[in-house]
Amino acid sequence: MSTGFYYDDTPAEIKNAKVCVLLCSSTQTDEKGLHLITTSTPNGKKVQIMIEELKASYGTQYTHTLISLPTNDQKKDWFLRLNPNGRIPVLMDNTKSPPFAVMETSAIMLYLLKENQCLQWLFFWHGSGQPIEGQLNYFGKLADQKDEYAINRFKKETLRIFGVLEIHLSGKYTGEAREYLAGKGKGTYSVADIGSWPWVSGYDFSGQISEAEMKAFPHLLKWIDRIAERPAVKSGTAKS
Ligand SMILES: N[C@@H](CCC(=O)N[C@@H](CS)C(=O)NCC(=O)O)C(=O)O
Repeated sequence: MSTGFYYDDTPAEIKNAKVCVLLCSSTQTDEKGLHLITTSTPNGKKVQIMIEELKASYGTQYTHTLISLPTNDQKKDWFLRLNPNGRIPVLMDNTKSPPFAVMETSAIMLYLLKENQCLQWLFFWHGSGQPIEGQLNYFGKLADQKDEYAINRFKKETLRIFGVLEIHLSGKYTGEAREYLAGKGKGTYSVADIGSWPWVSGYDFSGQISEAEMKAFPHLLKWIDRIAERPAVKSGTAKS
């Protein structure tokens, strides 16, 4: 059950994180603060190191929760509400109302320097979407030899990534469907959409993903059509 932004089973230390925020020099206060949900993997360590460097240099205060990947804490509803990609790390900014969740290591690192929701979706596509769909295009269409194992692997992962965008755009965990990837409420057209759209809208290039399979992503399909209608997208894609 949801109790506002967090669920009943969201760990208490995540919901109630109370520390000083950026540039605060004392230790514990009653102010809501930053909370890192992590595990000490390479991606977890990227952000753990970054926030410790900021702590050492600027007095940034934060608390953290280590979750268990083997028991799939990162696939539970309370976690997916914070990061529909189901992967660590996630940075919670409890100074915001409602609290603000940042996913994707590079976006978290930049958020720590400057808040910007569109960066996480730009990086999500850059880091998780295009490398995978690019491999599907190669193995599915361009390679001389057909490797069914590779095709299946990259197709399955491409569809999983489309599912992450579908969760985000559908508002499954927020109750409000979105028109664009970043920004408050329904979102605002941004570089996150521009960075993702050419790849997502070209889902059929590999010849491996059918229109029938894409019906599982109705909000993503509407997003594709919505952006396709923009004059700059039309003129920008007519150059061939
Ligand atoms: N592109 C993501 C990758 C995050 C990622 O792959 N995290 C791994 C740990 S290094 C994870 O949570 N794996 C668990 C899973 O996939 O269920 C980022 O940079 O944040």
